[in-house]
Amino acid sequence: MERATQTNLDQLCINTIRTLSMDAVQAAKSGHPGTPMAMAPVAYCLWQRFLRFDPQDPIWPNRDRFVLSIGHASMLLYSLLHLTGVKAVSKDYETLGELSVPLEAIKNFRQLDSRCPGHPEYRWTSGIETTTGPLGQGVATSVGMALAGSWMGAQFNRPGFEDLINFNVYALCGDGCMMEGLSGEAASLAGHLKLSNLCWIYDNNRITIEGNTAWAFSEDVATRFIAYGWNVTRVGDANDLEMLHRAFQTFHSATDRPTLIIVDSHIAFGSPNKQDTSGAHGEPLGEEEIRLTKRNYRWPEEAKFLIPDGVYDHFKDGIGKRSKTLRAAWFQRIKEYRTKYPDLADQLYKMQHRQLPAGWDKDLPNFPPDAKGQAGREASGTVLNAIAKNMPWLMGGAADLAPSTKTRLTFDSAGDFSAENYSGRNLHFGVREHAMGSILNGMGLVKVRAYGSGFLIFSDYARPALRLSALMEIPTIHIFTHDSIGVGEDGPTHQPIEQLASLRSIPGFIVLRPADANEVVEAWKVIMNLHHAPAALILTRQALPTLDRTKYASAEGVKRGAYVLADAGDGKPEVLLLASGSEVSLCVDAYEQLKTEGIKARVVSMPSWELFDDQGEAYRGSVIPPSVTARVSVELASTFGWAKYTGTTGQRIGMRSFGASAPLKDLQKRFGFTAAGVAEAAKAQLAKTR
Ligand SMILES: Cc1ncc(C[n+]2csc(CCOP(=O)(O)OP(=O)(O)O)c2C)c(N)n1
Repeated sequence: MERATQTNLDQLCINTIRTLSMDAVQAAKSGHPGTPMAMAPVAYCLWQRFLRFDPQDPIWPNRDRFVLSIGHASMLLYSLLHLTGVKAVSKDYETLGELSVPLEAIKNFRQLDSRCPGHPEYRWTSGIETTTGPLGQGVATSVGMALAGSWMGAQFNRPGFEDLINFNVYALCGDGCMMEGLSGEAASLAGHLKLSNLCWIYDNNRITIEGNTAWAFSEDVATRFIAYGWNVTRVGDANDLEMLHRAFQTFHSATDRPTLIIVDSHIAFGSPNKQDTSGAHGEPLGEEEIRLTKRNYRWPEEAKFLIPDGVYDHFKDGIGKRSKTLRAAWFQRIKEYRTKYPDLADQLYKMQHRQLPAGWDKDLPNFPPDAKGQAGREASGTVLNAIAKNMPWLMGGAADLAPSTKTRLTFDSAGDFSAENYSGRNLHFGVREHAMGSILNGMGLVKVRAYGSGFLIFSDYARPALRLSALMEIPTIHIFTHDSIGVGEDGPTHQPIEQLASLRSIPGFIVLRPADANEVVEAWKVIMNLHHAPAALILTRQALPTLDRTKYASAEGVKRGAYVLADAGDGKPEVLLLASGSEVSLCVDAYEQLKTEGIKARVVSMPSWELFDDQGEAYRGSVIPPSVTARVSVELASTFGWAKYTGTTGQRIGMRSFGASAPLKDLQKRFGFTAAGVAEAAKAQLAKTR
């Protein structure tokens, strides 16, 4: 190959990204070659010339974030991670000597245990900032990153250190992301909040899986984004590095709104028979087409996974050198910052390492017994405020329901996050549950501890984001109130039935449904100590009695997921009453009634199946003894899954319809949720097993 000039070196690097992507997809016999081929110059220009990302330290806190929202184009990102020499980082935040993506991993693209899975996965491959693949998620998550960055700037930047936190967030998206409603929700909020640290790059190639976007997508995206309050700029040719360069400069100079760069491109650029066709979208080009394309690129036709001389060095001299200097300067600054602002520096460190500040729990309340009690949401509001006061980077809000979910931080310094005040800790997501879920993930990825809230019924609107929080193993906090037909008069549209079972079925997702105010305190303790798992806190709208813990067991049992709350005098129950949340006190009433009749019952409070299932067999057996087969479960929700604890012979009192619109008392009667009903069921169980 001829000796490369500067421009040739650019082209050489771009074509290396292209050919690596083509070869990897071909070797895997599956994947998406076309978009990495088209977007290679865009990603190259951004990474090589602008991105403040040190491959030697891919977790440097003030690094720019790059999000590949078109996750199917994963080979684009893997090629960059490899060519720029990004280092692997351990779970304990140590940078390891080895490459995050060695060439071997690219050769094993999409194979078992390869660092290059089909779509980019956070926590699996260092340098991947978020898991992407479900279209729209990446861009929406990027809004959370930018929002968290703006908050961090307001929190940590101080006189003499005005630019300590000033990272930018770039997200590369396509037609699919633009069509998903999620991106609209997220862009609307980002525009409203004037997040000028956010740049989306839209690959306007007019091709999706079914063919040309003309089948289903004809709106003027530029106008839409202008209406959202974005700065919109265009690049007419994805291969034009200078125009791309200018577009990124335009982004840098826009200080009052986010930027959308619309880039016209040709999918599978350079492929003589597949360029501009959906054939280049989801399948390999084929050996012959690869040869023809490489010929077009003036590339050795038979070479596979070729990285020509000079490519690694060129990236080292570009993004490598530039970012190394920036990173070193930043760490020098943080040293000075630590001497001037030790408390803030300590906060930043703890936050970045997902540690809790000393004294975070010092104001946690202890609720006295109270027959009238209070709603779960009410207790949670008190607890959340008690914690947030002592943990500056705990922040969040609601999808326009804070007065109902009780998630507002009410202490003086909390403030409201807005375009005019990035230091506020009360977020207003608007009626955008899905975007809220993704934004929480983005915030969590930047290591802010974020919570969002809404009605449990609307968790369905956010489900793809909830699922991703579990897949990414990030400790986002999802607060869901109005957790059952207990919402009463609002009726079936607002009465969650299958939502609990569905959340419990997400692997690695911790669901907590506390039974009274003191269980709420314990549930929050569990949540705050989670580092790699998201949690859903499920709370009632209606008041629940605060149980007398001198009479019944301590709420500390919450941390084990389930515990014996009330027992037979001799510890040898004949029948088990299993329940979560609002139905626990119902079981306690039934238990007292059964006691007067000489029936030995045990009440097991089961706020979290996931935590309970993680306990050893001995503990599980001590709470639900295998020998006691007379069992009744009670939950104001679908009975789906309860057979795991009741066995097939137990009785499951739950919901088998969508509920109805009526006062709660009437609903409880109609659907069989009364202490007398539970006691009857217990007796029927005993009659069966005796
Ligand atoms: C939520 C979601 N729906 C469907 C898919 C399946 N899918 C993957 S890529 C794609 C088409 C995307 O088109 P575009 O964004 O234009 O990407 P390009 O064809 O340019 O690579 C679809 C429908 C997905 N990944 N996520």
